[in-house]
Amino acid sequence: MADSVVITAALTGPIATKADNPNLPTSPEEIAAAARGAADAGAAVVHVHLRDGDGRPTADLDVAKRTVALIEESCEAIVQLSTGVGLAVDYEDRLRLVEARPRMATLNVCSMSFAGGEFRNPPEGVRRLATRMAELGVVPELELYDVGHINVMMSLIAEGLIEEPVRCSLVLGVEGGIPASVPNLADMVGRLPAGAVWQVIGIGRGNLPLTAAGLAMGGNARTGMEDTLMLERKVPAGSNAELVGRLANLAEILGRRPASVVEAEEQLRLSTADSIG
Ligand code: KMH
Ligand code: ZN
Repeated sequence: MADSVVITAALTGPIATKADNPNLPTSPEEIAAAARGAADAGAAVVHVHLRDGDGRPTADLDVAKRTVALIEESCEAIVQLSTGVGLAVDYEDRLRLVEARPRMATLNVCSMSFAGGEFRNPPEGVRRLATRMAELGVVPELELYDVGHINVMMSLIAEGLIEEPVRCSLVLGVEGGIPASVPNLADMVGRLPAGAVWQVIGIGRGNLPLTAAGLAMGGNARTGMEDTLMLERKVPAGSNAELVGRLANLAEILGRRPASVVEAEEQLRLSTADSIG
């Protein structure tokens, strides 16, 4: 197990609003400031969703380019743009986001029911997105919400659309995906190909326990206001940096320390040539 842990800060997500937590960053400037705070607290990767002027999820390419540029000016953290964007956003618009050329972007491999909505990731579109990411040198992080998604990832590898080692998120606790439990996490980890670089995304109440279990198993970890708005019961998070600081403390208690950006580049096999900003 690597003694350093790559911490990803998921700064905003598509669902929460400032009414849920006024500290949620939504404008490009707020997102860049949150990225810097998270990086200072120990995050090596920032996972980024975009919002329009009304605070709704958007796949607007100009907003994406501006946000990526502002983050890259404000800190060294590796920018990972979400192509999940939000359930109401058209797949073709989501796909175009990689033209903003972040160093990494998410690749959601399966359509599914998602917390009462429909999350469209059609097989042919997923293959087009993987192909375009490879052309642009944008490194994919595969989002796996259930055991069967791992089989689809294996098909994408076999088709030559995804390079190994795969970088992936094991997402537990989405309504429509695998429930958040330690046996389910262990099952998913056991099915990953050798050399896979993985992190846990624990949604809702399972967030902290599942994150701790993933750390104990040698995985990387993610936190941030996309995944939880609360620092603890009845205590809203004051910032993404606060959540990252808590995760860094937890990792240290478990004998792991936050990876620097350089260490994260090594673990995730991001060559500096991937820095195409
Ligand atoms: N929202 C999480 C359940 C993405 O943005 O592409 C998974 C996620 C995926 O962050
Ligand atoms: Zn996301």
